Amino acid sequence: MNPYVEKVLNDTIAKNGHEKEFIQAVTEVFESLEAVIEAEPKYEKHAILERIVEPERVIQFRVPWIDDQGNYQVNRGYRVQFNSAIGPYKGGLRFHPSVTMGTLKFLGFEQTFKNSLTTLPMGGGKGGSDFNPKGKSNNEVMRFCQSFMTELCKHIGADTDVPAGDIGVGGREVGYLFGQYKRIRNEFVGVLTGKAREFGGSRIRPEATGYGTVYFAQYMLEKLGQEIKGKTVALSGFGNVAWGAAQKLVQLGAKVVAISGPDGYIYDEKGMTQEGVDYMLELRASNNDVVEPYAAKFGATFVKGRKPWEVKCDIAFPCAIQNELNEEDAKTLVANGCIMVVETSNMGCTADAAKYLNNTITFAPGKAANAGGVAVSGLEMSQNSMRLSWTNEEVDEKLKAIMKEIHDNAYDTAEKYGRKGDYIFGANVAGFIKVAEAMIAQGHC
Ligand code: 2IT
Repeated sequence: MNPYVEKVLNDTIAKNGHEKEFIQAVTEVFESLEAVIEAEPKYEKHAILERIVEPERVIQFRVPWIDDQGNYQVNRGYRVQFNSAIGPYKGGLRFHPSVTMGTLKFLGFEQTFKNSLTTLPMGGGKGGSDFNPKGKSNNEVMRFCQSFMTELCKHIGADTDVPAGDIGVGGREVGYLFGQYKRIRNEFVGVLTGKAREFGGSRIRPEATGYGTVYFAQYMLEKLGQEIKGKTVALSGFGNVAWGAAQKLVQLGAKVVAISGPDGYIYDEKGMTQEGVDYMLELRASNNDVVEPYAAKFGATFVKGRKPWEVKCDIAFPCAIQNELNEEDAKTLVANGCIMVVETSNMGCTADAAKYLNNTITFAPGKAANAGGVAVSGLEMSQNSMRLSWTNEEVDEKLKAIMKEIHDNAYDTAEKYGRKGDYIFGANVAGFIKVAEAMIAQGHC
């Protein structure tokens, strides 16, 4: 490894070794950056790597709330303001029991490069809590969100840091968070994205991550002289992202044969229909978090407690959570004839799986393929600043154009460095260069 890259990586491990996911994300990016660091000595001279792995600011706070039985509960809240070189901090909030500072540092780090790729002026940030929304009543979720925002509102702002949703944070939570911000700060501003349409939310935002990842797959397929129509697809995940992807795939004539939930996966040989896509929403709204009932309703098979990567498919879209697809899964997919894995969850593949897939078939890293979500968040910020709103068609057109730019930028960058078809390399390097140039231009800060 290049000695400068190796030194900063080792220092990062020495300081943050307990944050496994953060180290995994940094290692992957640094492996891609060697070539550009060697070609451009200015990055070392300006200590870009030392600075880019250190969040500009991390905030950790207590979130006390009272449950429906009248008992005190306490959770931990966080906001990681990672990098503001190219715009205000931007990135989602995750409410999930697995959330730690290390999780949010990995997500904030990834977000910095992803946001850079979107072409829009957004820095990187991420936040959340170890609060588990599962099984909580509506009132409990509201009280939690109000308490969370009572502290968070001191640190964010429409031109400072603009959170949105992520796992466990959807339209309902964003609504409660927005209401509390407005109440305390007495400002009606675009401080959060993913809002409902009635108070400034963008059209297509709920679908954007899912639509975007399918558009990205289309651009990759184009390079291979193929099309999405008729492709057999396996999806994981039970949230907004999987739903948006399923919806777009069905519209475009792909055959979605597997979807999954926390309880297992559904194998539907006939392929999903629009009714199936709509039913995904119903299942989620039921708050049971199970996919099993889908099988009986649509004459499909339910496979309990397993991941969908064992079904035969042309394309796989992991849309659930980090490290959900491991090397063994990757090998099974390839052995079954899979030609493409489109990572849609953030760092959805383990390091080994991502490497293997990238070297064997066509692989899209999450920070490129899933950037449609935050891109439409950026478009929501624009609409809020202009105090107007665009139509479905206008937003969808812009989303498509952005996904094309991200694809071409990653593809062309890889080709320029002699790594044609290596989207991990292309996305990391292209995302990095813009942030690094902005950091140099702004001096030692
Ligand atoms: O991972 C992500 O890009 C998101 N959760 C969306 C972030 C955003 O600010 O819309």
